[in-house]
Amino acid sequence: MTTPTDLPATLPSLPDDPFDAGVLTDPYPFHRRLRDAGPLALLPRHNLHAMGRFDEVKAALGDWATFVSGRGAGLADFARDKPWRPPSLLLEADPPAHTAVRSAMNGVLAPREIRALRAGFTQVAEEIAQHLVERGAFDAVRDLAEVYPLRVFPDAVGLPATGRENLLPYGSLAFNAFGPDNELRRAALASAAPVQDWILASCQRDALAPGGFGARIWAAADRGDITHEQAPMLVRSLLSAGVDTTVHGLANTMYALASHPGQWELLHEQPRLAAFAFDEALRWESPVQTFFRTTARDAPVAGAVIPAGSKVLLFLGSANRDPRRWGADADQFDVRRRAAGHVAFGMGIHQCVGQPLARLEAELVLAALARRVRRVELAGTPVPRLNNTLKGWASVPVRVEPA
Ligand code: 4IA
Repeated sequence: MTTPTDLPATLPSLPDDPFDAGVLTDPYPFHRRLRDAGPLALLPRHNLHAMGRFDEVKAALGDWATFVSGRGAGLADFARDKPWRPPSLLLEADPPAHTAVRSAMNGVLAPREIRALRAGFTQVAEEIAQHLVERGAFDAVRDLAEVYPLRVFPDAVGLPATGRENLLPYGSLAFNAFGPDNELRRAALASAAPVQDWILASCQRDALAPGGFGARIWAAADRGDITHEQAPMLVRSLLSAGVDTTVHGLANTMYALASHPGQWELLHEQPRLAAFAFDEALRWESPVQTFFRTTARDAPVAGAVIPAGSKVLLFLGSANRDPRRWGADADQFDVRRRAAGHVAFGMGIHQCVGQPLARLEAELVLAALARRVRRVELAGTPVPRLNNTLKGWASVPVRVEPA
């Protein structure tokens, strides 16, 4: 007879540290071993249960009552460990508290609000694309992925003009902080204080320009949809989740296209594929690679049971390359693939609330380039950027041939 407590010992166990530099640089061989080991595995290095297959990752993301977020979406268990900052009211919360907050944010970031930004965002995208094509060679990270979101997003939020250079370091900090107490996390936290001070100040009502997302969050508080204490925390969520993610998404898309010139040709012939190219790139090289949940009760998974109170690591980037879901060519980047349904934006009640904004930014800047550029190729060796959560690049040198 089997009792739940016998079961963990029967689970496959992998000695790897998914947060060591080797795995962060090239996670895919590890992902394959994790998926092939079984639907559920142990990672004793960090005392974790782990899932790398699409079906189980998606099911866990969908079951918010069992796989809770309120004990932290990183390795730290807020029931035991002190969070590095006051927990997010959105990401690190569960129903019922999460519900009103999320509903207010749905309103702030509603498709109608996003559509109003389209004309202004288009103008900036066209201007940047034109300038890059004239240069002929550029760095797709430093000159594009880090430039476009920072030209449009801070204004859309209504942030102060000075101090915006803190946004990328804050993202890097927040995403490293989800990981274990390793060198990346310690280094990020060591230089955090001035960055955090600017972020906190920028979330206050009087720092935010009228008409922006920030002001709309405060207006939701005036209406009583959320409290005035919650408002700055929700502005903080925008600043945590809204910059580095889109920068990495754009950088990864450009890397994917530059390393597959035939795929760029398809995009050039049909710039309306831009949205599909972005989705496929998010699937193929997911910016947010991993997320944690905590089991609120014993959780049956694939015939085993994860005991209550366990930290569970969900490998979004692995689920998005699972051949059981995507077919034998899951590792291939193909803009013609039906990539919708990937879990790069998460799934369920926590699925990315800023998704329409991220998609608008990506679609506009990619289409602006696709129309002007016949051919893209790598002009040097891309340099990975290591982060405990985000997969991306510090540098992707490219050369472009004008149409
Ligand atoms: C927040 C998952 C990631 C994109 C994310 C990070 C931070 C927050 C939300 C989402 O601070 O609310």
